[in-house]
This record gives sequence, C-alpha cells and structure tokens, in this order.
Amino acid sequence: MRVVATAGHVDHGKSSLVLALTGTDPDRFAEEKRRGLTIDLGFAHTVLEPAEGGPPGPTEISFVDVPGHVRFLRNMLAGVGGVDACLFVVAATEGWKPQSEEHLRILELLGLRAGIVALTKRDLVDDEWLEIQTLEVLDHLAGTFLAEAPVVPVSTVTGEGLDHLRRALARLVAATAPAADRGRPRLWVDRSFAARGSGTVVTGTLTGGALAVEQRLRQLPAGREVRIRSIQSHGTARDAVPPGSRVALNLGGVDHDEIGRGDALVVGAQWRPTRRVDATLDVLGSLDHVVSRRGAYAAYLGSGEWPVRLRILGPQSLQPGESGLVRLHLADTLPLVRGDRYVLRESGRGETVGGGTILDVAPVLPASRARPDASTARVVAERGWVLADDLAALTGEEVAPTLERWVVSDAALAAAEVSLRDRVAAAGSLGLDLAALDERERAVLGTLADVRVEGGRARPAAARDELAEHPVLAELLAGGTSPAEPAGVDRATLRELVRRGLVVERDGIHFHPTAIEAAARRVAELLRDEPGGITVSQLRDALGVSRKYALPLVGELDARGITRRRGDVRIGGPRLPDPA
Ligand SMILES: Nc1nc2c(ncn2[C@@H]2O[C@H](COP(=O)(O)OP(=O)(O)O)[C@@H](O)[C@H]2O)c(=O)[nH]1
Ligand SMILES: [Mg+2]
Repeated sequence: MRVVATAGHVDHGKSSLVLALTGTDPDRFAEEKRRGLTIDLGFAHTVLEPAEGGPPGPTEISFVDVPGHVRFLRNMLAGVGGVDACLFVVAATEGWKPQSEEHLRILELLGLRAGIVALTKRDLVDDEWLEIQTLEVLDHLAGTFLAEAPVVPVSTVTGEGLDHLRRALARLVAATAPAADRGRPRLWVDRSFAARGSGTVVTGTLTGGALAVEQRLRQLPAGREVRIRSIQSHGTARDAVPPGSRVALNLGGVDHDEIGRGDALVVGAQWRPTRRVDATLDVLGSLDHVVSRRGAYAAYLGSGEWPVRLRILGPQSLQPGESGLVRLHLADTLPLVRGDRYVLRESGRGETVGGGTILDVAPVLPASRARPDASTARVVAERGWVLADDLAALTGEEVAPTLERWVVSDAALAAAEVSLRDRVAAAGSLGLDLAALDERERAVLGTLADVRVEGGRARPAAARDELAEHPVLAELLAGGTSPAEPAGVDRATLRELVRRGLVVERDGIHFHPTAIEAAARRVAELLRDEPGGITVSQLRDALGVSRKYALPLVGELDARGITRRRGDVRIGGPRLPDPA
C-alpha cells in the first residue's frame, strides 16, 4: 500500500481528481462542501487495476488530499509527512500560481522524491493554451524533484486523461521503494475523533515499523501510555499493519479530546524524546530578508506545528538561498530521530523560511561549539561513551557495540586504557580493587592483555609470566604459618615477589599470602568465642607456631586492619573476616 498526497493551488481541481480516481469525495465536512473548498485533510483510497504499460497486479493507493488555500497551509503540512509520492495538480486554465510554488518548495524541503503532475481542467482549454501552460509548468519544475515527472493533462468532467493518470500512478508507486521497516514504528496523528461505541480513534500515515493490536504505545508530547484496541486500514479491520499504511487506531487509555493532530505514538523504549535538536536549514532563495535568531518561528515536524526558538550555529544569520546549521529549541517533547525533515515558518510574517533535516536529537556540545553533521561517528565522538540502545534511538541506526553494551569512540577508549594501566601500575602488588571501578572501566580492563584480573583485583599480567610460578612460592605455601627461610632465591627476586604481593614479608619473615588469610580466619574464630580480645600467646597456641612467627603474623594482621591492639589484647579490626 502506498500513500500519495495531493498538492497545488486552491481550486485547481485536487479534490475533484481524488474523487474521480477513488470514488470518494475527500471533502468531508459540510462547510467544505458548502464553500467548495478543502479546509482540512481528506482521505480516500482505491485499488488501481493492472493496466497495459503498468505494473502487474493491483496497486493499493491511499490519497491524502490537502487544502491549497494559503490560510490552511498548516493542514497541508500535517498531511504530507510520511507519504511516498505526490500528485501535483496545476489547472491548465490558470497555470502556475503562488501555492503551486509554495507547495513545491515544501515538498522539496520535506525530502519528497517522487510525483506526478496533473494538468487539470483540460476540457476548458484549447490545445494551444494547454501547450503554453505545459511549457510554463515544466519551466517551474526544472531543477526540482519533479523535473522528470510525467505531466498528464486530465479532465474530471470528460474523463480525458484519467486512465493515463491511473497507469502513471501505478508505475510511479511500483518504482518507489516501499516505506522502510526499521522496527521502530511512529504514527503522527492527523485526526482524532470519538467513534460511536468504540471510544477514541486516531488516524495517520504509519512509518518506520509495524503496529499490532494490543500493543502499548506512548503518546507524545503528553507522555501518556495508550493501548491499541483495534486497527483499521482502508476500511478493513486488521490485526497488524505494515509501515507505509494509512491507519486508524482505536485506542484505550485516552479520551478523544486528549489526543489529536500533531501527537505522535511510538514504542516508548525505542525513542529518546527531545526538546532540543540540531539540524540543517536551507533558506528559500525567494526570501527577501536574512534569517536570524530574531523572530517567532514555528517548525512543522510530523503532523504538528511547534513553536521553536532558533539559534544559528556559526554565523549570526543566513542569507536567502543559503544553507546552514541551526539549533531548534522546542516547547514540547517530541520523539524525533536523525533524518527527520522539517519546514520552518515565521509565524509573524506568515511565510515559509526554509526547512531541513534533523542531525542530532540530543546535542551534547554548547551551541557555540556545535558543528553537527549526519554521521554516527560524530555522535559517538562527541559523547565518548554511548549505550548501543541509546545510539540506535538517537540515530535510527543499529550500531554493533564496541564493548559490552557500549559504543565507544577511539579517543575515549584509548584514554580509558591509559588511565587504567596507570591505576593498575600504581596499585602495585596489592592489585587494583575492581569494586572501585565503574561498569565501563571494568569492561575496558577485561580487554587489556597486559592486565590480569583475579579474585576481584587487577594486576599487571607480567607478574604471573615472570614470577608467579617461582618454586619458592610452593615452598612458602607448604610452610603455612611457620615457613622456613626461603632458599634458592636471590634478594632482588624476593623483593620483587613481595612487591607484587606474591609473598608477604613482615619483620624479616616471608609468608605465602594464604598463611595470612589462614591466620585471619583463625583469629576470627577465636574472637567469636572471646569477643573481649585475645593475647598473642593465645593466637600462638591456636596456630601452633612459635613466638618467632606469632609476632610477625599479628603485626601483619594489625597492619591490614584485621586486628587492632587494645592494651595487651587484640580485638577485631574493620577488615576482620567472618568466622568460617
Ligand atoms: N471543467 C472542469 N472543472 C473542474 C475540473 N476539475 C475540477 N473542476 C472544478 O474546479 C473547482 C475546484 O475543484 P476542487 O477539486 O475543489 O479544487 P481543489 O481546491 O484543488 O481541491 C470545482 O468547481 C470543480 O468542479 C475539470 O477537470 N474540469
Ligand atoms: Mg480541495
């Protein structure tokens, strides 16, 4: 299914053409019918049967019929987001008019790339006049996305050209890539109403991903949670709808007057709603003044009109026809993503200033330094560390994490590595306590080939390579709490073993580290039975060692905070382990 928006000057025959193509009058309201004027968006759909020269199989097309009158431009803008192509209407009688020009500019700014031009009211002009108007229209289209578009003269009165137009439409949508499915649905609401007996219904053009019945969605900017009770598309009930569809959702959890045009529905976890974005701004060449931060602006984003404050990044102002970078401050929180298009209007003068593409939905640099571009690398570089989920929400692009859950810039990773190596080196033989590190630091530590993590501490890996298997360690281990004087090892090596924490030295006695741990556990047991404290002799007897070993052991336990001296006895210190 494809969605096509009409465009063109008021009274040029847009609504009549939609009626002729679909059998549905898109002018829904009594007032529209009475005044013969489209005020708000109209919707109609049809199935184009396969025709000679067209694609095989039927083509489903939805039309969004927009008002042409300049006073209803905001309604026009609400309707053209998310459409695949346009049906650009120019009356052969009148030719190119101001809203032909303005609509064309807006469609360009919104990034539309496909369309067909219908020269309507063919029955009211002769061949010569038709030719003159055709040439003039082609002149205006030159250099725009419609430069190569088919131009089809039609009449809804005689029916001339309508089959040709149907074939051209079928070919157009067959040649246009279907709406992308990125698994991130977003529905900009263009209408809401209370349907009798079924509560709140909203409609819109679904983009980005599919929706299904029972799905829970977040309504923004309000932040409300709503539930899809049922779905219709083209008047048919569906369990699920793909992106690129015109859809009507029956919602639970919201009254029809609490939701309306401009609201967005998204899966909350997939978006990072924002009130501040960096974007490009292409200023229209037809403007007769510069664009600066002064002025009351409105951005047309999605189906809504949003007041914004404008800050130009870099220069103070932009000339007509110039392109630059801007920061937009919104008053509302919206689910935007890089690549979203917007149109900027100056509310005071009521004129279209230009438009552009959103580059960053969560700029981190101050406006004075921000120079955004569309690259993901820049987003990562400016942040250093960004959760992969966040990056996907910010850019709409899935990026493989660099490290665990994180995408990390080269610079941030290198800085973390340098700092960790320094800290590991500074911690020496004791090792760096992993509990003192945050999640990111622990992740980086795990990647350092020259650091060994063991027992919750990180030490230079070299310690194991050179010395960890030294035979003296086994001798000391076997000696327990009364080890023999180390033999077969020079003083320098012994000092290095001590420095790295592989051997503990106290008062000239060398112990294996496990001896200290065993002594600590034994002390803890003794203190459980005698909480008032124990003497060195009690410990000596309990460990079965001589005074020569007992004194250094107690000294080491004191030094580690496992025990504390009080008068003649030792009591538990802050690091006393739990008794076994
Ligand atoms: N003779 C003739 N009149 C047309 C044709 N198409 C539209 N009109 C008339 O032009 C007027 C404006 O048409 P409408 O579809 O409302 O224009 P819109 O404002 O662009 O939607 C109406 O009175 C239509 O009946 C056509 O092909 N031939
Ligand atoms: Mg109309």
